[in-house]
Amino acid sequence: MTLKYVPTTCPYCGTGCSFNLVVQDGKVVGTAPYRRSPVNEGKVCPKGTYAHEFVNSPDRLTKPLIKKNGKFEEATWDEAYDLIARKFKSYKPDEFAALASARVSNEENYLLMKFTRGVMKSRHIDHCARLCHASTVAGLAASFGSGAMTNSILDIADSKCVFILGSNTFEQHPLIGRKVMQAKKNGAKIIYADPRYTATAKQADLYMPFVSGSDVAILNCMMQEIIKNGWEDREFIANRTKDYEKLKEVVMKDTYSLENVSKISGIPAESLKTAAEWFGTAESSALLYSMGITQHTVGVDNVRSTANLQMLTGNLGKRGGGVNALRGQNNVQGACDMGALPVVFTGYQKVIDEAAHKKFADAWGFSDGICEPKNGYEVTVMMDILTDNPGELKCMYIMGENPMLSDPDLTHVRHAIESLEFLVVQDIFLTETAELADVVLPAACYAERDGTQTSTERRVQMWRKAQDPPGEAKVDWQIISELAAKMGYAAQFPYRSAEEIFSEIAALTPSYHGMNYERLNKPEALHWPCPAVDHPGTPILHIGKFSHPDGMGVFAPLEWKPPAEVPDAEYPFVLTTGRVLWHWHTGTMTRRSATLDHEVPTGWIEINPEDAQALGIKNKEMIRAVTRRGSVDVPARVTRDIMKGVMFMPFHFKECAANVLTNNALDPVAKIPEFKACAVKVEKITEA
Ligand SMILES: Nc1nc2c(c(=O)[nH]1)N[C@H]1C(S)=C(S)[C@@H](COP(=O)(O)OP(=O)(O)OC[C@H]3O[C@@H](n4cnc5c(=O)[nH]c(N)nc54)[C@H](O)[C@@H]3O)O[C@H]1N2
Ligand SMILES: Nc1nc2c(c(=O)[nH]1)N[C@H]1C(S)=C(S)[C@@H](COP(=O)(O)OP(=O)(O)OC[C@H]3O[C@@H](n4cnc5c(=O)[nH]c(N)nc54)[C@H](O)[C@@H]3O)O[C@H]1N2
Ligand code: SF4
Ligand SMILES: [Mo]
Repeated sequence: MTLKYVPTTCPYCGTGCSFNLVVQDGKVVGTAPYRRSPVNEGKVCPKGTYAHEFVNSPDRLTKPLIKKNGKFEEATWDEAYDLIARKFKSYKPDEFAALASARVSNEENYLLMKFTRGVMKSRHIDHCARLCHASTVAGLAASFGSGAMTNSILDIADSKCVFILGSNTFEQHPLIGRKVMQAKKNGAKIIYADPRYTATAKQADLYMPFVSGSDVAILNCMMQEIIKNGWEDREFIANRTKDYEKLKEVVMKDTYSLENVSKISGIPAESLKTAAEWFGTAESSALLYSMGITQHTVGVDNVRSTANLQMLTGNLGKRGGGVNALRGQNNVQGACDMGALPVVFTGYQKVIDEAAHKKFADAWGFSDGICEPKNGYEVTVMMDILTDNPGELKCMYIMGENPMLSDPDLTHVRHAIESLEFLVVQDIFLTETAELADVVLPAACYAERDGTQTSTERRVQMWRKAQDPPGEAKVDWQIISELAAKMGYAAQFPYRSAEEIFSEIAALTPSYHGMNYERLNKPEALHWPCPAVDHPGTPILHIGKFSHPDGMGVFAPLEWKPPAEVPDAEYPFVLTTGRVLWHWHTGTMTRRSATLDHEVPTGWIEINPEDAQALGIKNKEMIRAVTRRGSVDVPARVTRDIMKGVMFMPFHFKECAANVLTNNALDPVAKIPEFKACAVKVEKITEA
């Protein structure tokens, strides 16, 4: 028997913990602590602990599949590549769209971006960041000139006041939760606002339940209190920001008084006052947010409002402060950095910028050119185009995403995907989306590859190969390269290793210039921006100046707007959706991990006891949840943990899929859907 330990990084959340994979006779059989990572110091959450369990699942895809007469048949790689190459070549550039993946490495996202813009010459590439932090990327870039989490994870422990808004940190970023606890032990006050009394709420010194969709009102109200009491940082405002007077004019309105916002949000005025005082007077205050802020038709406004609060109180570019946008998936930061977005190449170099376009066209050397220097479509827009403008998009290549469960309004998504002429899905399991594909390509998982991924704190870390992929599955970068070669572009895709791809990325990306595998192959790795090989990396952004050309931060005067769909007589409750500790998104991996699946085998809808009583609904009763999009039968969980008037569903479970119900209304700038608020009614299921 041979036994070895391979240190690697977690394939789940953006915290970026490290652990060892335990490999027995060439197969991954367990995980063990890896104590040298400063991020998690050997600790992991349950998903990390059991991250080996799905790896050798009998359900793993092991051979390419081609659909013939409505049924999948196993095929050789050559058969699959030949068919795909022939089909892909038959479409005009902009009839093709690709979805990249926050689950795969930087190198692989970069290659799919290069494939889309270089081989297919299409403008359309995006990925699930659209459903997630698109509002952050747009909002923080407008406020600060850079769309990323401003401070580091370790830094949170040094904060004197932590305000968590729209992030259930203890379940969704548990090892960041550990830093919050360290801050608390060091004397920090923890403020938490959420419609649900979550695991995070239990640790808070001040918990404020509120109705989904009132964030800007709450933030404006806190800013009004801070200004009224003179707790703002005048020096910071004067030296480092623009447009303060415009902000002040809006937040000082009566609309945002304690009493009014208490009415809008349901938070007692006294709590709002305390929150403003704690936050405004602490030596350093950190703000943590995630999907509760971003997944709204006002997602960008919400994000900019958090930035306003932090500029007002001078909590940027300093230890223990920051706008800490907790990025979700393990490599969603990296997929954005790699330009798997419809508007940018790597490092946020704009596609419409002539110089950037020329830089990539020259470096890549496609003799027949690359895509036009124009922005492409976002995921959500692609789905709308497919249903509303038939024939414009005809063909898609989806790597490591499962929109048939994760996108809003699944009936709409099914229509969209079914209207494609040709669909290729590259995944590790046969997902709900893969079932609709013409060709399915079997990919290797994280434990079967080398590569880098970039965590929420911009730390670029390694994945290390622990076992061979099952059957004939291949690593994603190899599949993309081989396909490109079949299409006649072997010269542009000559890679023999992930490291060779990374060198190309570093050469083309200013914020990654100074990185290479030798430097990254250390427990602490490197934070971008890292512009030179002797640069130590940048854990805290915006010290001394912001990333805008003039160095200034920009206040945004924002009025509160309600969600696109609000309760009415027919649909009287607010439905909000999200996650639980034990499961990951569409469940492909966690529902195939015996331990995690055993903990939480199916979904539910949370209902406040008063609402349940009025509706005559009992705990665990199967009920029907109905919105204007559709209906789902789901067990009721009657609990005081959710406030009256609001209901919550996790979206992990296909048998009671929350996204049948959600609203496809989009933020006008970020094109992110309003997953966090729509109107719902629930009915008792009466036997026919
Ligand atoms: N266990 C687990 N962890 C995960 C994931 C997972 O699937 N499972 N996914 C990862 C990903 S991709 C992401 S993006 C992150 C997401 O991490 P989070 O954003 O922390 O997770 P969510 O459960 O989507 O939503 C957070 C909270 O927002 C609250 N909320 C609802 N409506 C509103 C509102 O209008 N305003 C505010 N302020 N809050 C509201 C919800 O009640 C919920 O508790 O988690 C990452 N971590
Ligand atoms: N109602 C509701 N819906 C939501 C949200 C919400 O809060 N509420 N949150 C949204 C958010 S924030 C996000 S990020 C999205 C997530 O949406 P998705 O990204 O669509 O969800 P995942 O289940 O993570 O899908 C990732 C896919 O990648 C596959 N995969 C894993 N590893 C690899 C690999 O190495 N190679 C390849 N090729 N494939 C791999 C998995 O099997 C899985 O099918 O969901 C969004 N949907
Ligand atoms: S906190 Fe996130 S990165 Fe860390 S072990 Fe858990 S899922 Fe993995
Ligand atoms: Mo996400």
